[in-house]
Amino acid sequence: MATPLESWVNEAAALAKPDRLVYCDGSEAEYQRMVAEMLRGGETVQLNKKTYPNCQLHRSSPNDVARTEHLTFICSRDKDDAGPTNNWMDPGAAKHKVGALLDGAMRGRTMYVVPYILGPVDSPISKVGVEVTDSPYVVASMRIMSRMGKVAMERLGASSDFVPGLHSLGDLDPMRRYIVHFPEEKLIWSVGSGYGGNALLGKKCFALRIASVMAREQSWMAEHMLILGLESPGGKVTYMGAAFPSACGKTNLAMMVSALESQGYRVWTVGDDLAWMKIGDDGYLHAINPEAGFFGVAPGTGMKTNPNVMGALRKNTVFTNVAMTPEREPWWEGIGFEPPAGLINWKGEKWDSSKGAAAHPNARYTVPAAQSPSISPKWEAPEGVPISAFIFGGRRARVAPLVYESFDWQHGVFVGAMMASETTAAATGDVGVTRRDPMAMLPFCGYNMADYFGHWLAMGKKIPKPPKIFHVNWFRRGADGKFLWPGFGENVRVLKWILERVEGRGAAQETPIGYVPAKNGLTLDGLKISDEALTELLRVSPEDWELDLGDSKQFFGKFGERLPGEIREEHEKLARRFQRVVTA
Ligand code: OXD
Ligand code: MN
Repeated sequence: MATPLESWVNEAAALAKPDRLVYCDGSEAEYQRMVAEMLRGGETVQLNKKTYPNCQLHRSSPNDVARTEHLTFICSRDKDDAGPTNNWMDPGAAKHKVGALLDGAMRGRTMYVVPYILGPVDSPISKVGVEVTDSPYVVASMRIMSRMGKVAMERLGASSDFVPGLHSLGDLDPMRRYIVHFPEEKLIWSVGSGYGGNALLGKKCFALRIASVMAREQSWMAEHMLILGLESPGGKVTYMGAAFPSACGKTNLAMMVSALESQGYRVWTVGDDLAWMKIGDDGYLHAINPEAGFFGVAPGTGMKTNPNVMGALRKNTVFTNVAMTPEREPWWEGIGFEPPAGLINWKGEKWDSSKGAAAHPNARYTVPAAQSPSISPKWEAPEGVPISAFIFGGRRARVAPLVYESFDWQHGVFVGAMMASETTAAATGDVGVTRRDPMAMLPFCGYNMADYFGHWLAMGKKIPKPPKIFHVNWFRRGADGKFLWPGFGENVRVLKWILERVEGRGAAQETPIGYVPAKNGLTLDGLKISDEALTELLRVSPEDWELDLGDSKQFFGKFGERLPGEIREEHEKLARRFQRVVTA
């Protein structure tokens, strides 16, 4: 008798009608077959075998380079369950419309069946997914990004406990591109894109959109968060989860080389993008990284900004839409050296500076996490790591100070719900516009975000030892438009203050938005920063916050009656605290 997995695969094959069906085992030999298939396809080239062994450069279709949020849908039975911040389609209508595009989409192609585990193989927090796809690039990427093949088959056995995902490149026409999620059925369909966030269905589609729904049903959390461990002198490691919108430096923070290493502060990477968290027997929220690799933004990454990842990228890495030197080595803006003569741009054309950026601004690397020198010894611990602090953040030229601590859990949830950031190239759309992005989950929450805030509030009551909640902003600018804070490895100074606050130490001053470091609260030795810059970095400007209160009020207004009263209450309390300051 067919297992539930086989039954579903047969159904998917009956729809997409591939010529061949291959069940992937996740072996190295199979990976090499996928690479050979990619090279044959012509969109992928082999990089320098001596200096970048087992590395490839994949060039995607120029109209398929980022997540397409306007083509991403949550197909809940009731439109209100998707909420005002998600695109919604009726599940029946979606099956009909997208089903027509998937019908026969794999004719002449191979359907690869990719069983995968999100999370460490033997963790009770991990879950199984199965993606069928006609893209060898997706298969190869899934092997880097998840525990894939035989291990997943063994974990699944004859169980029906898996999230199915059907993916086809279709004809890559953006007019026939859809990424649809069925939260009640826990099913994903994606057609018309080969881009990571749209096509590696384990990542945003399952690990966030579908998993966020499961997490709410089952009292756990699926978040768009990096996980890091901060080691302090004496060797104790304190774990933190941090949520920043796409391309705001989560990978760099998670893999940071600490500027305070000589003082005994070191950062260990558990994950760079996603966190699944359950309450452990010790009362802490325990986090696992559901992924096994990093799918990071290449431009801006170099030896100064992220030496750990630069070391990791020298082997077994798939690069997407970067430029290539005549030595067949990858190159991108911000890599740290000038573009050599004879550079080929991400489209495969001879490049000169009149042609704009040589690498696409959302060019990526896909690299096994274990290759990072900063990888935490606990990164595959089945029980996960206990989280002591949550950090929210965004790209704000003004408004948010370098760091502040919320008053309590409810206020912290409000701080997360208030999050906003200036947009980047990780999704299609205008770059540099401020958009509200609660908990960095706006594009990734599989249900109504008002209910999501409610879930956060409810979790706060269930976690015996809840993390303290902070907000950071590395991107504040001075009157001259320049960044006030050096960022990167120096960010450990902020993490150190957060650690001290977790431990009940750390000098702070109370402000209307929360606790901001006292002038002497941050460890600044060895750092050149003027007193004025520091004052500006920590300043809470009532005028800026007034504007932000207005903007967020409008945003929260979208949710109508469904918005939890606690969020409204925190908004009013914040406004009142500012009034008191202004009239004092
Ligand atoms: C990502 C994103 O790729 O958030 O991680 O866009
Ligand atoms: Mn992300």
